[in-house]
Amino acid sequence: MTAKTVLWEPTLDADAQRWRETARKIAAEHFAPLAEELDREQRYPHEHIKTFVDTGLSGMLVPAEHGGSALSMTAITAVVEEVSAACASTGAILAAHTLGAVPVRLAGTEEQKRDVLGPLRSGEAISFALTEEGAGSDAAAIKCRAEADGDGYRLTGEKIYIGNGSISGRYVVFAKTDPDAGARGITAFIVAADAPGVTIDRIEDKMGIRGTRTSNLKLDNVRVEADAILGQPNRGLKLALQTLDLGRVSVAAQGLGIALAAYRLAAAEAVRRHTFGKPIIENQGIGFRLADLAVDLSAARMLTYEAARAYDAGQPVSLPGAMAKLHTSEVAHRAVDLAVQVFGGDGFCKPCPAERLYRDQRVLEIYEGSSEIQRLVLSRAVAAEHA
Ligand code: COS
Repeated sequence: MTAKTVLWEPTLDADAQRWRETARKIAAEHFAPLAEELDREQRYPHEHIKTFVDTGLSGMLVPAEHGGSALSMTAITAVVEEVSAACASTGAILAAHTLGAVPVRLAGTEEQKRDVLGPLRSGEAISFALTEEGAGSDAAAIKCRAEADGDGYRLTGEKIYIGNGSISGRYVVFAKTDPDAGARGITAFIVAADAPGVTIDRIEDKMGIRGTRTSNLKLDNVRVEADAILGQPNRGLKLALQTLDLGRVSVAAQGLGIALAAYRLAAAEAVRRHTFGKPIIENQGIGFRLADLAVDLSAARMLTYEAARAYDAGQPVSLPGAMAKLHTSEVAHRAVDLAVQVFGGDGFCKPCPAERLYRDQRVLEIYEGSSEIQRLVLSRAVAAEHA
């Protein structure tokens, strides 16, 4: 812990530090000033994508040989934290870019990587399309079918809650190729947004992160060639779960940003606002909650940067990622709740940023594996270790 800050600060290498500075600068200049407007108008910020392209952040996950910036997961964590602290919607848009690209990075052929990852650098997004009605937490229960058709396949079904849906140029779609084989009968396909039979007819009206676009994805007998298969046939669920392992670190980074923004707002207001002749932070009911939050947030940062470090070191990220996401999203919950409480009546009304953060935080405990799923993953690991 440095002398200057109460919160624990990660020690970053020069590269990650440089990316963090870049993210901090563009977040202050471009993202924070529009955060309230994006929320109010539920508007997707196309202009921010241009900023991502100009700075190289659109290619943060793209390997250098495909023209990308190839950031470490540690640097991505720092960037997503900074961007989310300024505007939770913009942080989520950046993280969703990561989620769709991860399965291609993990399992794509050289040609698929060139085709899909290259355009990411120039701002095209690729979305991850797994969830269906009745198959969110129970990912193996999806019903979307991919039936063999000559050299290729025909896909039929409907995906929901697609991050960056209707914005992305391509989707990684998970579909059943062997319906009787359960978890071992799912295959991942790369599907172009403009393929005949692909439609989007629902954009969600969300409680929070309202600047993001979340849609359904209907597939009506969509023909894809065999080279659209990503990774091994019938091993798509494994690929989806490996992708989510990493996606959860990004969600934890979003949580750090939201928690940090709420902590800073709450602390400044608790020092500024006086009741009964003294700043409200001097009342233990408020001051001690801020102290607990400083501890919680420091611990959340340690868990998240440790998960990112594990990934960068080639170590398994499933359990550290689950811990980071679970803890950070719940710390963010406590942080936004405290911020609203400290602002009192103002905190309950728009356009107080605490009110927006309160709504933006909630999805962290739901998407990319709910808190219950993280506890399931962790409790199974505890049981296995002690069997
Ligand atoms: N990475 C790679 N493979 C994994 C994995 C992981 N993190 N977790 C499980 N697997 C593998 C298992 O090894 C098993 O493989 P085999 O068939 O070779 O044995 C297969 O996946 C199925 O695993 P399991 O039997 O544990 O699956 P379950 O259906 O019991 O459930 C959970 C697994 C609940 C952990 C999984 O469905 C999950 O994470 N669900 C949440 C999905 C989610 O996050 N949805 C949000 C979508 S994005 S908004």
